[in-house]
Amino acid sequence: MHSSAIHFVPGKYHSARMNLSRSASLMRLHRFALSGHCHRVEVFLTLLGIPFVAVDVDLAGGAHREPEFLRMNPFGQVPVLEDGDTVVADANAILVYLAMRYDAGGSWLPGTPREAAEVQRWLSAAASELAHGPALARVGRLFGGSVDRARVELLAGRLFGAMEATLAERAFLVGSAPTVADLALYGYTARANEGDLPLDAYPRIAQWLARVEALPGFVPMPRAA
Ligand SMILES: N[C@@H](CCC(=O)N[C@@H](CS)C(=O)NCC(=O)O)C(=O)O
Repeated sequence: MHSSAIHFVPGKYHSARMNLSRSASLMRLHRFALSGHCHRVEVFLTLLGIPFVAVDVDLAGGAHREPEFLRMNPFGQVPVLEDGDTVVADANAILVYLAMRYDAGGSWLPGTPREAAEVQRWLSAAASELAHGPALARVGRLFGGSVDRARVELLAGRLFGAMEATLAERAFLVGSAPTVADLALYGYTARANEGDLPLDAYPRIAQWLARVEALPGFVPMPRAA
């Protein structure tokens, strides 16, 4: 039903050990490998240098509807992170948790009112336009099911237009340095072509994807085929 693997981050052992000393055991990330929601958490863990155990949840087999899983997340969705006795569900919530607990520099979740508001604005876009636009288009192409094509294209166009305009002014979505907002938007944008939503009209988004991919510790989101 579940399979698991330990992920270590080459060259990042010092910070990893420091982080580990705060937890009794390795964190466990319950995930589905092709999910962009899960990728944003995985990539943040590797960027922070935190080793973790990846627990693959058998969505097709209904493992996320089992009582044991629903105790961790009553919504029955991955990702879920177990950090000792702390259980956090929801991709964006996990990003916030990891930033506040493990990012000593505080740059991933900046605290000025303007920056904090902008991060939240992009997290909201990740949970709305991105989830119901590019992510849904991809799910439809990869796993079938009915998708309102006009609707996903409308949402994708709005989102990518807003991102392109923002990235004309700055290197990352909130400023000159990456934040959790960039990680939340990255995966499903990078794989938008898998939902037949090409990024050809958005050169600044393409440059931004490359900047995210160049971050030390970055791990790619798996391709569907
Ligand atoms: N709001 C949730 C959405 C996560 C989500 O949609 N997860 C999908 C996989 S990408 C899932 O678990 N789907 C199973 C289901 O909803 O039954 C989050 O951000 O974590």
